[in-house]
Amino acid sequence: MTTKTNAARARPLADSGFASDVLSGLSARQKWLAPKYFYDERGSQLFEAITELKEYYPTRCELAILREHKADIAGVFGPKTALIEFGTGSTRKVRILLEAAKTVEAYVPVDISAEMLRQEAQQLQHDYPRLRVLPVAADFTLPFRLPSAIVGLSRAGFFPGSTIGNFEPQDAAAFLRHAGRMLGAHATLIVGVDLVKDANILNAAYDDASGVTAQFNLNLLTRINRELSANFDVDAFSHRAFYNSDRRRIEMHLVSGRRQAVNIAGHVIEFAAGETIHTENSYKYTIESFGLLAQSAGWTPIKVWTDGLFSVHALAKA
Ligand code: AVI
Repeated sequence: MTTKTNAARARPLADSGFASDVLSGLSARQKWLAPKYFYDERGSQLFEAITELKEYYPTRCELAILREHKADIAGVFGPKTALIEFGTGSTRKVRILLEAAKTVEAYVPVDISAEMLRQEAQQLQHDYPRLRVLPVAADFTLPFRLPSAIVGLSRAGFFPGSTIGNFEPQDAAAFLRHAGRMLGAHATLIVGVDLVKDANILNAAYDDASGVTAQFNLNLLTRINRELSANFDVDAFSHRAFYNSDRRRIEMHLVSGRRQAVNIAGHVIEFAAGETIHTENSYKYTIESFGLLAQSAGWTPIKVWTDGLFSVHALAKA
């Protein structure tokens, strides 16, 4: 879902998906790496730390919107609902909805990380004994099998965190279409979406003063060193993040401080001084532009809640 159209499609050069993705991304004219690879154990911890930063407003804003409007949001679910969360890291956000959503009878968290999913599901089941908690370990961007126990329930999807912003817009539309197919007719979908705003606020959120986002970005090189027997000199790269107002996205890059060659899984990758590896895009939408994207993917926007910085959208199957 995160492949870039301008990336050279090099032949896979090594066995594992990670190795071949890294080698093909770093063989492209604009070197790039997929942001899904940020999230090893250390990367996941650093992301948690990002969500606590004073500059990183999205998590705080979304939690506040969910708390303030939980009853209204829960009001869009039908009677006897199965709530399906796409990419459940933690259950912190869905717990807010569950406090108000009395018609939700089953909760289906879907995540590729089976162990984290199991722990979160177990704790939630303990805290909500009457709810049927039915975890599915799967890549939520691909078709997966929904538990047969939800047959007969109406379906609502939940996709918080503005993760949709990390997809290229055509991939975001493809994901919304896929979610529509998974949820079926008459479904609703609640999506968290970060908004276009003053570039200073955006730049600070992705280049915080304490350097946590820089560590998060650079950790990708440490991961490649560890897992692919590479020899990146991590100190010879620096973090760069900026708002590209033409494309309405934050871009994150790793900048090579000097001309250098790096060995990765037996392949040599050369860097010019100042050359960058493009590691992430985080697209920002207006309420209107997200509504249009949703419509193009077969959804009708029915309600939106916002504090001016972040937005939570309720969509219904068109
Ligand atoms: C996970 N995702 C929504 C975050 C974002 O804001 O795009 C990832 C992130 N990258 C840097 N800071 C946070």
